[in-house]
Parts: sequence; structure tokens; C-alpha cells
Amino acid sequence: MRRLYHLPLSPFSRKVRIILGEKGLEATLIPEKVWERRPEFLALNPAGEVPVLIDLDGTVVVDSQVIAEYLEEVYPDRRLMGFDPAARAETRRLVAWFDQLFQTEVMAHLLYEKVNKRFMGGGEPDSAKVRAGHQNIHRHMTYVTWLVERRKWLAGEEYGLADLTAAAHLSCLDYINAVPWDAHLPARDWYARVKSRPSFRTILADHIAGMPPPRHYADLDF
Ligand SMILES: N[C@@H](CCC(=O)N[C@@H](CS)C(=O)NCC(=O)O)C(=O)O
Repeated sequence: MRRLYHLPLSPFSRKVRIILGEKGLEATLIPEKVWERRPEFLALNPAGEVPVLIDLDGTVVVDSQVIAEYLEEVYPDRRLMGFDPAARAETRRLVAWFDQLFQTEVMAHLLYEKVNKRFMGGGEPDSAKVRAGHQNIHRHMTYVTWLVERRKWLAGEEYGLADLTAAAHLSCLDYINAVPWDAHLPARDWYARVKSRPSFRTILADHIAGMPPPRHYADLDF
């Protein structure tokens, strides 16, 4: 059986789970408490990070974007990165936007401070960082709105990796009720379209013990 080492509120793990769903590939999800730094897990990924995919033939693939590109090559029937080099370049640009820029400006301030610290025993959230995260997110939501007012999906006319990467990040923040949807209605409508896809179902079913999501989290008409 294909296996995916993951964490429920890891945006990079969610990105891979959604890709697997879109491509109709089954995988057993194995939660990995990365902070425990298990030797068996470090042997799979010396960086100690999730996600890690072990494919049917035992191939070990590490890093969400490397996994995305691997799955696109090995299981090309349902393409998620575009059909020509220009479309793939635009997809990769937006994936990098969310995995790098959004991660640094928003996720590291909000998710790390509010959630990761709690599990990893890192102390109280730093309120200046949390405030910065809440401010920074507006520029990214404004950019999503700018894109979807000009295109059907983020990277163009087809749903794909750019959409699911952005949604993977936002879904983690939505779980802690940190997305200002009401101030960015076109972005909310785009997210509602992504959210209603079957590949998103397991994401919406996630439930972390002692940390319930807000009511609207799994609601398709939020
Ligand atoms: N570039 C990596 C980043 C993965 C990453 O940052 N994973 C986090 C969870 S969201 C992690 O496992 N961190 C382990 C740690 O901080 O010790 C990817 O795209 O997969």
C-alpha cells in the first residue's frame, strides 16, 4: 500500500493529500510527530519534515513539491500542472508564492505561533508575530481576488496545483479561524469552489483532539 507520513495541520502534507485525491490514488496516512525526531523517520527523511511519500514500489519521495512533480510524472492521466511549458511555469510561480512567501509572511506567524508551539512545547504565542500574520494575510487574499477576477482558477482556465496549494495553506488557517473571508469575497467564492471538490473531503473531516475547528470550517456554503 502507498503510504504518506503527514501531520493533519501541515499545509505541505495537505497539498499532497489533495493531489492524491485528485489523481484517484489511495494512500494510508501515517501521522508523524516530527518533533519526536524518530530515528526510523529520520532515516526516510534526514530533514525530519513531513510530508514523505512511499509509493507502491517502495520509492521514497520527500518534500511536497518534489512529490507533486513525481506524481505528475508517474501518474500523468489527471494532469494538475498544466499542458504546456507556459502553463506549468505559471503554476510553479504560484506554488512558490504560497509555499515560500505566504509560508514566511503568514503561516510562520499564525500557524507556528498558535499551533506548532503548543504541540512542540515552544511556550506562549508571540503576540507581535501573531499580529503581523493577521496583517500580512490581507495582501495575499487581495492577490487571490485579483487573480480570480481575471481567470477562472488561480493559474488560468484549469483547476490545478496552484489552486490546491493555496487552498492547502488557507485550510490550515481556516481550521484555526484565522482567514478574514468577509473582507475578501471573491477569494472566498474561489475557496468555496475548491472546497466542494471530492479531493477536499478528507481535509474537511480532519479533527484534532482538543482543538475543534470553527463551525464554518467544513461547511460548503460558509
Ligand atoms: N519544503 C518542505 C517543507 C515541509 C515542512 O516544513 N514541514 C513541516 C510541517 S508543515 C515539518 O515537518 N517541520 C518539522 C520541524 O519543524 O521539525 C515541503 O514542501 O514539503
